Amino acid sequence: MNATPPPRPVVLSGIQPSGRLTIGNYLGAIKNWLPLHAQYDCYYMLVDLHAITVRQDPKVLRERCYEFMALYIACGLDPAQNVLFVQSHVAAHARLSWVLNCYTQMGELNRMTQFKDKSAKHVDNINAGLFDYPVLMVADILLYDTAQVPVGDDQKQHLELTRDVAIRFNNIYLEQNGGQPVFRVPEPMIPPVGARIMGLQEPTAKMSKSDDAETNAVYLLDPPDVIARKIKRAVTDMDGSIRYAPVEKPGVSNLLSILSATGGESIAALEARFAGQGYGALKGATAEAVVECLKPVQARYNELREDRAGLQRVLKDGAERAALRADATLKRVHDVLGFIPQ
Ligand code: ATP
Ligand code: LTN
Repeated sequence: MNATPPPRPVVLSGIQPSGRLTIGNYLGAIKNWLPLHAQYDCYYMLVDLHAITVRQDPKVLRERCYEFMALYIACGLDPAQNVLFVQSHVAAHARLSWVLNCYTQMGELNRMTQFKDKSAKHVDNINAGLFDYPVLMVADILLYDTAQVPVGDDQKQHLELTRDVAIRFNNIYLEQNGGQPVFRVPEPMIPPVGARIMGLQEPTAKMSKSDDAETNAVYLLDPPDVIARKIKRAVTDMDGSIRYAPVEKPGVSNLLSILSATGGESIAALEARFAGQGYGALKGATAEAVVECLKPVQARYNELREDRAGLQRVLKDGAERAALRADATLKRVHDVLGFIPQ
């Protein structure tokens, strides 16, 4: 007789369909998602509800969602082994988010650095959704009983909030839920290298996909000559030595991080390999490693992007599989709150 295997822990993550995907998104997030399906049930989404916290052109948003989904798959996320979906297709996200608004304090949201950064950037549209953004993310994570959330360094604060809200809710409703916690309390999973890729022109701030400065980021769909040009023009310093020292030498350290994350050699090994050489050598090697790393992704993308019906099938299937788990959690929450069952 075959025993049913124990349920596997869940991994969940998401990216906003805004701007264009950069090597920061790839090295800090997507690349680290690829091997996880061997050990976890993996859910990866496009967070379109989050994206509308800043104004989006509807036509561009729709095309971008197809583009990003094709890029997820082109980067190596196989829809047969990972649940790939769009956040707005699973109604439970917005529904749990409302509930959790009532368990999150204004003071907690006021401390969020992403809100401070984004509201400074969009002074003409500081809407309630931008302020409330982290609560929707809390709902995204808690709906799937998520164990691990693989994200870049910038999302750590949102993960801490998720844990605080989950623990608070669990304490309030422990008895109501028969002594069992309602939510699983998740852990962040932050990669050792690549967690924070900095801008090429402004290496003291993270490379961002909605940046207006074209040359500050390498985009996943940049042609090889553009990638090489951007990296060769990256800001460095006058010191001349190739050492990893993020505060003192942010530009050179960033190139070392990019080369290490794309080429697979450790930073220490790279420092030894480039000892005594000039910045031109480091830039040349980094450009080559990035081009090689993106070549297969771009080739696969060009095939997938044409097949809109195929992408729609992936999204439909993904949303159905995601809703199965999310709806069960939402039901558990509604029950403990005292809502009348449907
Ligand atoms: P935007 O500039 O549009 O706000 P973003 O580039 O920060 O976007 P997000 O959608 O916020 O991208 O993030 C998607 C994922 O990519 C997150 O896990 C985030 O931590 C990671 N990420 C984003 N930028 C970087 C970066 N420069 N280095 C490492 N990881 C990053
Ligand atoms: N806030 C994240 C995107 C995001 C996310 C999530 C990441 C929304 N929901 C759930 C992990 C898990 C960002 O801005 N990068």
